[in-house]
Amino acid sequence: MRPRRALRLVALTAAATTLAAFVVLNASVHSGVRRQRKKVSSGVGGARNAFSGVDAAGYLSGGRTRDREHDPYAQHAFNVRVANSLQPDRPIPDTRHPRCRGLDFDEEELNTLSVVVTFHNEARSTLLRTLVSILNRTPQDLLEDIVLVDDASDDPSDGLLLAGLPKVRLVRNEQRQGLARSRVRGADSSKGEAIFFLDSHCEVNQGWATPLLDTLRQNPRSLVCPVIDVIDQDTFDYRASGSVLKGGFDWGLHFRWVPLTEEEAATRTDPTSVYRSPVVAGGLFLIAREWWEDLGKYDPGLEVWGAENLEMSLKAWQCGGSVEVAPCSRVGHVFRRRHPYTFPDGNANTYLRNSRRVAEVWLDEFSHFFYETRPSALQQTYGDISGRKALRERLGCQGFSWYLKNIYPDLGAPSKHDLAYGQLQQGNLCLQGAEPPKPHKKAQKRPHQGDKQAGHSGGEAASATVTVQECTSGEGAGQRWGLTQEGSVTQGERCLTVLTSGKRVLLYPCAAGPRQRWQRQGRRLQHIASGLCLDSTNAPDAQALPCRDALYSQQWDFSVELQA
Ligand code: LR7
Ligand code: MN
Repeated sequence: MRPRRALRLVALTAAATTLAAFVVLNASVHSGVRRQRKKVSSGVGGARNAFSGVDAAGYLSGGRTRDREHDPYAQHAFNVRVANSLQPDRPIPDTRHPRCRGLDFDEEELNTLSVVVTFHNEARSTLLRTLVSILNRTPQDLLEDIVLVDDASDDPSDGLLLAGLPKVRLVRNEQRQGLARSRVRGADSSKGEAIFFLDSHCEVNQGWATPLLDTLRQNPRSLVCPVIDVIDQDTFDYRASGSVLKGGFDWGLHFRWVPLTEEEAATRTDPTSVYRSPVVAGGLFLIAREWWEDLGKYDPGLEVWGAENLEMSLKAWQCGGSVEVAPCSRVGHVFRRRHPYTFPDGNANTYLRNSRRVAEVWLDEFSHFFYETRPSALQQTYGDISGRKALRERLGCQGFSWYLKNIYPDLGAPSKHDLAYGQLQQGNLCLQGAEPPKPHKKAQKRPHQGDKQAGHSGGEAASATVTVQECTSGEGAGQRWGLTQEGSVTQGERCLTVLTSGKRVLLYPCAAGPRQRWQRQGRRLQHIASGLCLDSTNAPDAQALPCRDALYSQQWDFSVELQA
């Protein structure tokens, strides 16, 4: 095996040199003296056509035979036949708002840029086009380097042959590391003042870099995202992404695009202006090297794919930074319906594990909502997170409730009917529902009847006491409450109840009835039927006592308010 491999490498090196000669020659035409920067209009994207005239056929035809298999989707989950038929430096429509073209940026003031591209078994044509688009559409004086991280692709020459391109440095993992650790490795070996992460099947568009760098100049602790256009997986048409969207997620911690809130949309009158986003829109973003290092890079415990975008974003927001979208920066990405590569530990397990790490480190008491949405996560091992917890401690980060309140209130409650949810707090005291006692055998026979009788004398089996305790962020559902539109204060299937007989506040299975109806009066919670207010005077007992203005023991706040 060895001699054959050596021979093959010699051949590859020769090919790389040929490719490089072409490109360096072309690139030298416009790469000026380093650091001699000038004001550039964002309409001129720096070095143009650094790659034009290069016959990439050699590189492409050397690709794995599997690229030419019968099913053009089999290996990459996009149409590789169409991908291969397009030039590495094909023109794409300029999808920016026309006003973006008039913006001027002072390059002298901007950071130098490293682009980190990691790949595992990427199609050669899309990988090459990604690099060429960067070389052709980035001001040469700003582009410090492109670090290409080959994450243990089957054929080392996929990356080796590109190592001769201008500014490109190749790093190869002999063992598969997954995208998070690969990006960390790439960032570590890059030299620029700011780092941009990019997938291996992208095309950056005209003037893409300067709006990102200029946003970073104004806010060095920002993670700045471009708008992501669509490269069609069937036709490779490049299409502008339509509406203005930000990055978000649901309680299962699945990424999703979300519209701006009405308020955000109303205050945004300039289509070129930057807007805030709860999470990085996928994994394409710019970050200052210093802030990247302060934030502890990516969690090194994240495997293959998934959740690293949430980890980075929650960390950024909760620890004093931000995430923003610069709409004048456009980058196309080939979206596809499945992962074209293997997961050593299985796709579902890996994603669940990564998500659980994020939930455990960053979600505090709200991790319960994640577990309720993805119950199998509770069975999933997730490795050691002590390093990440220590990092959070060291950085003195805000809690997740702060994030929900201030950054992503539009995530909404897990129950769509809730107006407010989370802990029901009074300073560092929290209302706490006890676990229901184990149901008697008799009671199990008539669960529905029990439900109906809630609030009356029945339903004892599922009732529980309510107390006032120190707020915790630990396990257990006892401190999670929701306030519904109908005026119920819920904990799972049970509701905060006042019986006619006394002042005690209890939990009974929810049922439509006056004993479970509450209304808010400022920060007080008033039980409608009795006119009494939730009170902590005799803590740890939670009681309903006559309402009195400005009585501290009657002031309650939910962690998250969903009403403006
Ligand atoms: O083991 C691996 N090693 C790798 O180097 C697995 C993947 N990779 C590379 C891969 O070759 C690709 O370049 O990592 C990159 C991302 O993987 P994709 O393209 O298979 O995944 P994706 O397009 O679904 O990626 C989105 O979600 C990921 C979650 O972990 C990352 O955040 C990606 O950056 C993200 N892509 C984008 O944000 C592009 C815009 C789409 C959106 C949203
Ligand atoms: Mn991708």
